[in-house]
Amino acid sequence: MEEPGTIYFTGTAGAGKTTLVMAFQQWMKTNGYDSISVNLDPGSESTTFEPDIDIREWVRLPDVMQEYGLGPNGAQVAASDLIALKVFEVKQAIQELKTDFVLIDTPGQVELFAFRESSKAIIDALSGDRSMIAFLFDPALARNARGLVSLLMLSATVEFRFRLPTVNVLTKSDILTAPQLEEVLGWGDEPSRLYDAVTLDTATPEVQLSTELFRAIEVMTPMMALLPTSARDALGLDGLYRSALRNFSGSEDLEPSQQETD
Ligand SMILES: Nc1nc2c(ncn2[C@@H]2O[C@H](COP(=O)(O)OP(=O)(O)OP(=O)(O)O)[C@@H](O)[C@H]2O)c(=O)[nH]1
Ligand SMILES: [Mg+2]
Repeated sequence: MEEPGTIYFTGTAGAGKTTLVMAFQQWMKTNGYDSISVNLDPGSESTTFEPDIDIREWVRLPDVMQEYGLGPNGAQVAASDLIALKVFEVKQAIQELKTDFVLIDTPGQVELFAFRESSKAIIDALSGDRSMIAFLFDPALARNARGLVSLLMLSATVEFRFRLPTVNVLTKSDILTAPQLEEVLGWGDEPSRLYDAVTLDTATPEVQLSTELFRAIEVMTPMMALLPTSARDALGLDGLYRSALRNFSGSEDLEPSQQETD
């Protein structure tokens, strides 16, 4: 059996990771694709997300806080190392479920995921050849040109750290007005528009810094385009699926056995 395609959902706290994993898994089910969800957040307090595999079976944030006398952030750091020690058990649990797609929800604190060596070890252990990162852009930040540049920088950093193909996903697109959505997507499609928006203000040192950051991103990220989604309205999930297929196989063709649509 071909190894499953793995998608890591990451992004800033509250960007919509957990909700998108749930909505995407539901979309896959409706469209006849087999997937499992994995929660890698030991501090998850979601009452609605019922992952098929849950890291909290092995490592729970409240236990780590108590056992090591740590606050929530210190405990997340310690938990990340503890998870790395359990990663082969997680991998085995994934393999036992024999699926086509593995959707992985990651901790809310993106810096923990992006900047801990243990995360690198976890990703290396769980990722086969068919893996990608969905980096989630919260419209609360992305709707502002400088906020978008900052997120592109973060996304490029995550891609650089993990060396996995990375797709930039604009979440919660339903909360933007049509003109706002058009503007943000236009910035992603045409870097010159984003450049103009960033430099529109007077040339304060702050703006110059954004401009330099922007140039760095332009070099680092050949594809800045954002994929708009809404978990609330189940929009853009087919685009996410196609983008995953492109990354996994270099082709956008749907496999013949999976042509059912809703
Ligand atoms: N309008 C709207 N709200 C959304 C959507 N997706 C998520 N949200 C809301 O955004 C908030 C954060 O969503 P989560 O899925 O918990 O985000 P997260 O990135 O998993 O958050 P942490 O794990 O706590 O960092 C919640 O209040 C969700 O209901 C969406 O598509 N549309
Ligand atoms: Mg979450």
